[in-house]
Amino acid sequence: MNINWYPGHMKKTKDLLQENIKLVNIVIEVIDARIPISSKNPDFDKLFRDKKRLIVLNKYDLADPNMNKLWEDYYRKKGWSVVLYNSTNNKELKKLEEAIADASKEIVERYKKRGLLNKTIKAMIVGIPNVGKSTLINSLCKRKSAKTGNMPGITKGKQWIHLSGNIDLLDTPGILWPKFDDEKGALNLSFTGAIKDDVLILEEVSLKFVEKMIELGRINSVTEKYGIERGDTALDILDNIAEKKGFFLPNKDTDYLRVANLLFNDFRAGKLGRITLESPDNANNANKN
Ligand SMILES: Nc1nc2c(ncn2[C@@H]2O[C@H](COP(=O)(O)OP(=O)(O)OP(=O)(O)O)[C@@H](O)[C@H]2O)c(=O)[nH]1
Ligand SMILES: [Mg+2]
Repeated sequence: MNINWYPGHMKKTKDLLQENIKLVNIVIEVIDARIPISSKNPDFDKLFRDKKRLIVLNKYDLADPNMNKLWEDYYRKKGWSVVLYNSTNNKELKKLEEAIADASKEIVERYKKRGLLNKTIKAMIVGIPNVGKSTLINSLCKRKSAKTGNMPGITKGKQWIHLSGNIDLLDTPGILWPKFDDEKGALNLSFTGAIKDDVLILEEVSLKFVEKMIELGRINSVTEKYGIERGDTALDILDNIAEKKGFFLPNKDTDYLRVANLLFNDFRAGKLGRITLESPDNANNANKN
């Protein structure tokens, strides 16, 4: 499958990111809890080598609870600050603010030793498209100042926002495109909506999605949701959904695009249940190679 989706403005964004890094002392890296490997650009590790970092496993409300724990442990064991977060739920705000304050502790101590008692901590949000950066900034600001939307790449502009405590947040999130070595990563990004649907052949991707659900042992989530038989193959699942829903073209061919849209809308909204596509075992294996 050929995915051609690298936008021309990415170099400009990386340059801007590199400039903005100089202005902050803590970096809040947002990743998607359903795909912690594919939604993390390894370039960030190089770019932010010298900065304190907080990993936000965002959209954890859509991810498998057991896997969330494993991922949280995975980062803790690496000695990183980490928090599971749902940007769409304002009740969780305190948890994030505490995590930022906790991650800033060492910096505050260092300032204190130098007699700088009220110096503000400067923070910046970074992440690949669609992980929820704008939604998270909005939730921190408690007001709708940053645009949000389900399409990757809609954020532009720049200013500081004062948060509770002594923390200033850069209004502009740093965006980097995801990097992946194999089709698996690209597909996981497609399933979650991090790669724009219009550059994909959605019918093919939906077949891969069904195969992935079978591989994860979660195909029941699909069959139960649509009240269909499992059949023998991944294609049977798509056919059975079409049959059940009456998704046919005027010439009576199966409307696989409509099936794909239904599947992805439901998966991305969590209507197939809480599903995590990547486990820390995969990350460990990737590191060994
Ligand atoms: N369920 C759930 N949905 C979320 C969460 N955070 C963000 N979303 C949704 O994910 C979609 C993308 O969120 P954005 O905040 O626009 O993502 P972004 O990282 O700013 O994306 P770009 O601006 O394209 O880089 C939106 O539909 C949000 O409502 C979360 O924690 N849980
Ligand atoms: Mg945004």
